[in-house]
Amino acid sequence: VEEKETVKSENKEVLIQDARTGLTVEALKKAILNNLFYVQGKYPEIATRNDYYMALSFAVRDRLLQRWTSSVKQYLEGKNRVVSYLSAEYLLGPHLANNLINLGIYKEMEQATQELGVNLQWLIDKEVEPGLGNGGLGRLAACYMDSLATLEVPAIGYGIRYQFGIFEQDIRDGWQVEDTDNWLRRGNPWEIARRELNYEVKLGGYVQHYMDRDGRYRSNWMPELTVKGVAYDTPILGYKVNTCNALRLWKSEAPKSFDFQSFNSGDYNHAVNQKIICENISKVLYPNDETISGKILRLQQQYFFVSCSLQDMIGIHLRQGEKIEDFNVTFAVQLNDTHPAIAIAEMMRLLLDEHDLEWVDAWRVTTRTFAYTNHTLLPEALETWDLELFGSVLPRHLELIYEINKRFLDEVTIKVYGDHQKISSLSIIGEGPRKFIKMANLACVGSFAINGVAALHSDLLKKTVLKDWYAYSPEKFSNKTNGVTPRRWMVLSNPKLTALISEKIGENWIKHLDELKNLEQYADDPEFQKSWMQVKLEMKQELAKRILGKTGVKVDPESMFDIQVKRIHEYKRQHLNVLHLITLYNRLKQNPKMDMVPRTFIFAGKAAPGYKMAKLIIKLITSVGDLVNNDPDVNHRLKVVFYPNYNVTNAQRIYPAADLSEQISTAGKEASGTGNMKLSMNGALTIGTLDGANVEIREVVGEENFFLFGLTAEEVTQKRNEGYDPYTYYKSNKELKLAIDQIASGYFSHLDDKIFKDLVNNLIYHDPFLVLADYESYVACQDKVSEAFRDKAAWARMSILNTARMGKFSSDRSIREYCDDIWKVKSVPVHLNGDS
Ligand code: B1N
Repeated sequence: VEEKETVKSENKEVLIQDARTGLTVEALKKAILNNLFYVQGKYPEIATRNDYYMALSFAVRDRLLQRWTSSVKQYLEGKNRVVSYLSAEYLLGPHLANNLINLGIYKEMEQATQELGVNLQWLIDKEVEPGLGNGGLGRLAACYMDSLATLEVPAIGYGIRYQFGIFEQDIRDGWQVEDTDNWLRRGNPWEIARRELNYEVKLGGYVQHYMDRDGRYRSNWMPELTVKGVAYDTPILGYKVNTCNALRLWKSEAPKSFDFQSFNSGDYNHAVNQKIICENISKVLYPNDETISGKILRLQQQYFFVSCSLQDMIGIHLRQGEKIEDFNVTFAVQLNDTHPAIAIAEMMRLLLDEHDLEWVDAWRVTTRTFAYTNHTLLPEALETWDLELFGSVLPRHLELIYEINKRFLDEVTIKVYGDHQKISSLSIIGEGPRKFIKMANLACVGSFAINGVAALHSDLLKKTVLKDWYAYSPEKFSNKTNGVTPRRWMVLSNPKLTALISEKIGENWIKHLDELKNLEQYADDPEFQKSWMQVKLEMKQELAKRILGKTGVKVDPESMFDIQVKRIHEYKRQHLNVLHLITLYNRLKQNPKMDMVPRTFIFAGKAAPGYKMAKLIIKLITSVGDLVNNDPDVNHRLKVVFYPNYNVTNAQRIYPAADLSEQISTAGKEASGTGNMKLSMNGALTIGTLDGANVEIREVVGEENFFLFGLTAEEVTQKRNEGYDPYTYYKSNKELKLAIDQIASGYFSHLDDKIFKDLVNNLIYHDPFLVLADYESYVACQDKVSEAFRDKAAWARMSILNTARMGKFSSDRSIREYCDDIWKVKSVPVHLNGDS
C-alpha cells in the first residue's frame, strides 16, 4: 500500500500521492483499509461501526498532518508574528465532516466509503462531539480557529483538555436531568498527545523573599503542590488551503517526582491522592454560562492552562533565537473574556522571576502582548475572586497584582486628582466586607486593546461597566462584531441550500461571504423561490423525523417552525416566548374554528445545573407542550417541542429547518448572540429586540425583512429608573393575565399550583428582564409574522434576502478586523512540503 504514485491532480499543489496523503477515491479506500488493519486490528467482515469511523478519521488525520508539518515549517522559517488565542472554552463540534469539507474531499470520501460498502453519513453520525464549552463564547473560539486557518494566519489556540465536557441533557418527566459527558470513552482520533511537551505549574504555598548577590530582590515561590500540564494538539485545517494550525489543550497530571517520593517512603495513599488532586484540575468543564462560581478549582483551571500556554510561547520564542524582551513581537495574545486574565500577572512573574527582567521592561512587554475581549455586561458574569482565596492559590500573583495596582493607581491619582470614586472603580482590588480581585480590571490595565463583540455592546461597555476605563484610555477601545464560519454553519449543515446557492452564483461565497449578495437578483424569481422553499421544506421534514424519534411528538413540516435554541437564561426570555404560545392556545380554545397559521414551537438549550429558575422554565415549556400537543381543539395547529441536549451536532440539524428565529433578549443584555447569525444565514427570518448583533443584522437585511419589537436598551434603563412595576402590565392586559393565571393555577401542571409559583411571583412582582413590559409589543409583532407567513412568495423573498445579505457575519470578516486593527498580523500562505 505504501508505493507512491505521481498523479495529475486538479489541486496542483499535491504532487505526490500515496495511501497517507492521496486525495483520490483509490487512495482514500486504501487508507481506510490500511487503518482498519494496522490501527484497529480488524478485517472488514468483523469491523464495527466505530472501527470504520476510527479508520476513516485516521485517514483524514494523516492528510491534516501533512499540511500541519508544512505549516509549522513555513512559520518557523519566516519568523512570522503568531496569534495566540487563550480561551477556557472551545465548542468545536464534530471534526470528521468538517475536515472532509475543508480538505475538499467530501465527495471522494463518500464514494470511497460506498465502494467499501459503508455509508459515510452513518460514520459521521458516530462521532461524539467534544463539548468543551458552554455556549456562544466557546463556539466563537471554534469559529475563530476555523477562520484564522482559512485566512492563512499563523495561530495557536490554547485551552483545557477537559476529560468531561458540558453535561448531556436528558428530559425526564419534563425536567432537565444532567448526565456526564464522557466524550473520550472510545478514544479521540483527532488529537495527538505530545507527551514530551509538558510544563510544571505551581499552586498554593508561600513566597520567600531574599536579596541575591547582586543586591537584587528575589522571590522564591514555595508551592504546596506542583502539577504537570501535558499538551494535546488538535489540527485545525483551513478551508481549501494548506494552512493547518494547532489547538493545544492541556491535560493536568501529577509530576513523576511526587509519586516516587511518597511511594518510596511507603506513603502509598499520599501518592495516589496527590495524583488524583493533580488530575482533577482538567477533569470537568464548569457548566455555568454567564455566572461565576468563585470556586477554587475554577481558579486553578484558569491559572493552570494560562501558565502552561505562556511557558510554551516563551519556549517557542526563545528557540527561534529571539530575546525575551521581544516576546511581544512574536506573539499577539488574545484573552477570550477574563477567564484567562491571570495571564497578565503570570507573564509578569515569568519575566521577573524566571527571566530576570526589571519591572519596567517586564511591564512594557506584557502590556504590548495582551488584548482583551469582553463578552458580557451582566454584572453576575463579571469575574471577581475573594482576595484570601486568591492568595491561597496564587500567593506570588497576589503580590504582583498589589504592585501592578500600586503603580497604576499612582498614575491614576495624578490624572484624576481627588476623584476617589474613579480611583476605586479603576482599582484591581475591590473593597468591601471582604476584599476581592476584579479580573476585568486586571485585563484592562494589562492589555493594549479592549473590545466588545457587537456595536451596541461595545458602545454600552464604554457607557457602563468599563466607563471609567474608557475615560482613562479611550485609545484602547474598539468594536469587533462577532461572526460565524459559513463552512460549518452553511456548507456542512445545509448541503442542499449550499448546492442551490452555488448553482446560481458559484462557490466563491464560501470564502468570501459578501458574494452572497449576488443572490439578491433571484429574490423575486418564482422558480428560485420555489427551489429555495423546497430545500427549507426538506430540511423541516428531516428535523420532523428526528423530533418524532427523540420526543414522540409528531409535527407538521408545513407549519411554521418557530425556533428558539440557546442556553436557557432569564435574560434570553424563553418564558416570553411561552407566554405568546399560551396566548395562541387560548385564542384557539376560545374560538376553535378560527383561521390560525399553524406553528411548531421548537425550544432547545441547557440550563446551568444550579440555576433553579432556568430549570423551571424548561419544565414550563414541557408542561405547556404536554397539554397543547394533545388537545383536540388545537387540532395540530400548535405543537411544542423541547429538543433535548442542544449541542453543536443538534444545532447543525436545527438551523436549516428554521422559518422564524427568536432573538428576544431584553435590550442591552445579549452582548452579541451568534445563533441569530447562523439562523439568518440559513434563511430564517428574525423576530427580535434591538439587542446585541440583532441591531446590525436588521441594518443589513433591511427593516422590512426583520420583525422588530420591544423596548430599546435606553428605554429599558429609563423604565427601571422610573420604578418599573410589572403588576400594572399584568393587570391591564387580558390575554397576559389569563396566561399567567393559568400557569399559576396549575392549568398546565395537573392542577399543581405550587410548581411554577416562584416563576409567576418573580414575573408579576419583580420581572428583572421586563418580560411583561415587552409582552404586548411581542404578541402584536408575532401576529404580523403569522400574516406574513401566509404569503408564500413574499416570505420566500424575505428569506432569500436574509441569506443574501449576511456576508458581514462571516467570522472571516471578524478575524480580518482583529488581524488588521489589533494583532497586526499578516497571512502566510503555506506550501505543501516537497512542493515548490
Ligand atoms: O458570548 C458570546 C456572545 O455572542 C453572547 O451574547 C454572550 O452571552 C456570550 C462566563 C460566559 N458572554 N459571557 C459568557 C461564558 C461562560 C462563563 O463561564 C461567561 N458567554 C458570553 C460570544 O461573544
